[in-house]
Amino acid sequence: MDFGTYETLIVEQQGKALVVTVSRPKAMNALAGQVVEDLWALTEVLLGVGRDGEWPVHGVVITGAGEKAFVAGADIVEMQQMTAEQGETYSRRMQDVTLRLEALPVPVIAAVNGFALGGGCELAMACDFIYASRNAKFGQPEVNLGLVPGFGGSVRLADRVGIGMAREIIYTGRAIDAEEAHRIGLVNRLFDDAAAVVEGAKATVAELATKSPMAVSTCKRLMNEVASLSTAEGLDKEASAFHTAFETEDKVEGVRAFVAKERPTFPGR
Ligand code: CO8
Repeated sequence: MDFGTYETLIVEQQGKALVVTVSRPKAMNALAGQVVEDLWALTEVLLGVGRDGEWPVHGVVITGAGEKAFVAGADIVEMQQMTAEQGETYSRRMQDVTLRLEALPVPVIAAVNGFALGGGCELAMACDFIYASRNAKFGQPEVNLGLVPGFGGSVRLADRVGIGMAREIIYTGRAIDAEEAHRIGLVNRLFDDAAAVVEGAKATVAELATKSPMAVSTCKRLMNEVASLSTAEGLDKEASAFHTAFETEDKVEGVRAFVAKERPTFPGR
């Protein structure tokens, strides 16, 4: 599969993972309009993974170039010249990118190395799991700029850490270090440094590659769908997803292999 080339993203297939590095080191990898458009174009390609049983990658790892920053937010220099209408367009476009990341057929892991502030924290929270190096710093510092979260923070932060903690983080704009982010559930796993966090994320993708791609993909879709539903509505979605899984070739192979005491070879259909 050709994943394309991009002005502000380095996109490399490494084993079973697609490693995507946001690369604007002079501006702490801030999400300039070009980065948003590049992410939009890349997600367009990635939405096709799994079509016709083709799984060139089993997960996407998003990280930032250098050791200082994952992504230090929206581009503040660009925002200085924007009208309110342009600001809203920018917000909606990047929100659509985050929805696409959630809609991808494979899990996405944020490998956070350094600052993940504002739009950077929001990009990480649109990923399925967040892994971080010990120098990572998270936060929604928009109030320091007279702004509010614009790329999903007001919704997704509460999903991760609970409404009380999310309110405090957003109203105060304070930075949260890696240890605290781990303790409050924003970060799944901590690693010693930037290289280790990417390797850790790749190792998880390698593990995911041994599972049924159809089942993992359906689990991802299901968990996003049920997040905002009542228990009864969520259970209904789950039963439908269970039905869908029963119709896959992966289910036939997975159950067959278990009964035969063999390792499954999933067709990915
Ligand atoms: N945008 C543009 N440039 C940036 C950004 C940014 N977000 N962050 C850092 N830079 C640039 C600096 O201007 C500086 O450039 P130069 O060398 O040309 O002066 C360079 O990166 C290095 O930065 P610092 O010298 O400040 O490095 P420090 O190590 O001293 O500090 C920090 C690092 C703490 C990350 C600091 O740069 C900082 O506070 N950055 C801003 C963080 C921030 O406020 N982020 C939130 C932005 S708002 C947002 O994301 C809202 C999202 C929704 C928007 C909705 C659409 C309108």
